[in-house]
Amino acid sequence: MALNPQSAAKKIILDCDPGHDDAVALLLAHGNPDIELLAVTTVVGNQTLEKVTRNALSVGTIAGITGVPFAAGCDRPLVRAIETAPDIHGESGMDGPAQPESTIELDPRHAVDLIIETIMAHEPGTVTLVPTAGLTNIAMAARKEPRIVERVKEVVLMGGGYHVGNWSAVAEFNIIIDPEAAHIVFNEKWPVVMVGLDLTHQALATPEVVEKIAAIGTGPARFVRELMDFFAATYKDAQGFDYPPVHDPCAVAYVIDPSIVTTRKVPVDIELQGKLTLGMTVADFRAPAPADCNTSVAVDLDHARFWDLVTDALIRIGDPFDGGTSVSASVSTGEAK
Ligand SMILES: [Ca+2]
Repeated sequence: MALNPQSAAKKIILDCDPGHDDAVALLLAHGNPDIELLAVTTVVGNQTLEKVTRNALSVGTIAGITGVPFAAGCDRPLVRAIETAPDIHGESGMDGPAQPESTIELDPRHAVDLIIETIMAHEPGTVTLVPTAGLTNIAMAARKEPRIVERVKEVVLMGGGYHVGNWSAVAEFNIIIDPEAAHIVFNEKWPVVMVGLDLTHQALATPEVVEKIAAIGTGPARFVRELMDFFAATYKDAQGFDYPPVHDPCAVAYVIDPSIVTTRKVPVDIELQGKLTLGMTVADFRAPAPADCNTSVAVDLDHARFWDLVTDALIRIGDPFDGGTSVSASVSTGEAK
């Protein structure tokens, strides 16, 4: 069973490529009472499909997730050659902490089919897609079953950036590794919220944040602390960050409480031709967004409330893997010490 199956919760499908920050996103989605996790799907990205799928199953095992299907999806981008990110995430895609043998069995369905079936099985307007990786699976799903586009509540994705890149001067990793897929997703008529680098570079795992997580003292909290230690080192070496930006849970946090992430409606399209700008998420701020604009971008993060959500989720998850029992849902963030 999911921790939080109540009907008022927001139903999401997490499409990910764990990935240190994907792991935190999955833990936040599982541990937060306002999210009902319908499915976890994986796609090539930070590492090969085989590696990121194994990592997703490990995180699910550590978190004690049961009754949620995990399925593997596309093992390469639509057009481009595979590009992974070992300098940020290591050779495993989630280097740092030891990973347990998974107790979760992979769903036999292809992720694209699981995404389609899950959306079509729920009432229109109730399922939010949360992609935190390249958009290959999501684009394939939209092409295979176009009816999902009007049934999805919204697509809240981590990727892109309207003023900044990280894999080139102007492009972000999740978009540049499969820009054709991103082009499909941004040009469909579903609402797209782009939680890009402008926002996620505010989600720094500062020493205070890491100490607070470590103080929880559970297996999942120790796991996150070790993830952050590795992530801090690679982000320092590769991109000169003092503290690592923990991108992916920002998209989940927006779904939980949009007041934590302010957004602005603006047309966004994906550059597919540029020699220097391939994969850029081109946002047009020249005029007020037209009435039919379906895209918005994340602007400002409430850093304290964001990390309180993550901490609270870890407290609620408790110590399932170590054989402990989950604490009751009445525990509040203030008791994290
Ligand atoms: Ca990711």
